[in-house]
Amino acid sequence: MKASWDIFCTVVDNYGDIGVTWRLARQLVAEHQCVVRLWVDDLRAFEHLCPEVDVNASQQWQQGVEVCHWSAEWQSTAAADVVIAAFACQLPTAYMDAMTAREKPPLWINLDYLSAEEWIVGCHGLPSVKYKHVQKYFFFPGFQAGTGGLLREAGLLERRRQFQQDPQAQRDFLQGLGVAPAAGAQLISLFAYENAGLAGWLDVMAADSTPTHLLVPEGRILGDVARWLGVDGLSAGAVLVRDALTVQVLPFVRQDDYDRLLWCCDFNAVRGEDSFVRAQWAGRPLLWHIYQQEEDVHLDKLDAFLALYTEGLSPPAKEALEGLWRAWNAGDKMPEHWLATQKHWPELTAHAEAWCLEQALQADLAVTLVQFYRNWI
Ligand code: TRH
Repeated sequence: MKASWDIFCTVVDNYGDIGVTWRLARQLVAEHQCVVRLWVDDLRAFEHLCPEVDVNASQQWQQGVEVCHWSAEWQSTAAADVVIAAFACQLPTAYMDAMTAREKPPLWINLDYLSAEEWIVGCHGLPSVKYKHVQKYFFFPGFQAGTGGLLREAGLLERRRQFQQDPQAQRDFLQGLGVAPAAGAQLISLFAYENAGLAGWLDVMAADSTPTHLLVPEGRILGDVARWLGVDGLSAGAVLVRDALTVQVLPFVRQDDYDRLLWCCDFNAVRGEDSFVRAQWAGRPLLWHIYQQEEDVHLDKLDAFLALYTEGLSPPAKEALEGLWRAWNAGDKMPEHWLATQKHWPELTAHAEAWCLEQALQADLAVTLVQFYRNWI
């Protein structure tokens, strides 16, 4: 019999929580024949990633996943074989009681945030708290052996490679978004939180001898972009030119199209968790705007990732890349660091592909979860 999975997602803010759980839910259905219910408390956030979602439905099917609205008033339901609480979200007490009522208790997993920090290797898979007799386990996605790995759908890199080798497919895709970059322009996507360093970066791109076409999906950075352009506001469809820089605002597209956008670009600025991973699968150099946390603990995560990612780079390329990432996350000194990075472009480009292939040698997160369940039975 197929195993049933319940995935619980509270949308704290932005799109990462639902982005990760929706991706995982689809993959468990498509590749592991699991029966999956995805419990989401905010269907409007979900609608951005999956426009077919009916935001008023308490239950609906999307791509083989049973999507359930997790409303404040919990309707009693039987617990699944595997229960995933994403990002330490608190399950309804009535549901936890349903877990205890099962003849065989479910496998209860806390799916944690992604981190490259060393300590997660030691904690991955360990028992966490108990609710009555039901044991919860830590599950850490990660970049190193001994972690839960990264979300990566079967055949993803093959699809990406085919697309990147097909200029017509890329032109068609971009055209569908209304994008027609000038010949020779470097294409950059920009998905980030508000960032005081943006103006300096845009200044230096505008002053460059090489044209840049910057694609900005609608979102939190648009205010900074508008300020730099000297306009009141920006929305999808806007195209503005300042010297060598063309800025184009894109609509927020479905997840699969966002992948294609990343695959088209020479360089991708991404943020949070899921877009950060997708940019790595694009095999192109990237810039990460990490999600800020209290007491700057995010800076340790940034350093941990940089330490792993820059292994194998020449010392000057490593220094340039680290300088750029730190400048972006400090919101300062982008011009000098962007120019320094340009000198190492071929090396950084080759490295991005090599990193992607190395990461793809690890089992993906859906596989490690399914294996964890099989070993646990
Ligand atoms: O949106 P994010 O910043 O999300 C989060 C949340 O803030 C969360 O609370 C925090 O814990 C986490 O980051 C680390 O960034 P992220 O993770 O990249 O999620 C964005 C999702 O949106 C991702 O699945 C990609 C998707 N996306 C599209 O589907 N279409 C688009 O056009 C764009 C720009 C993104």
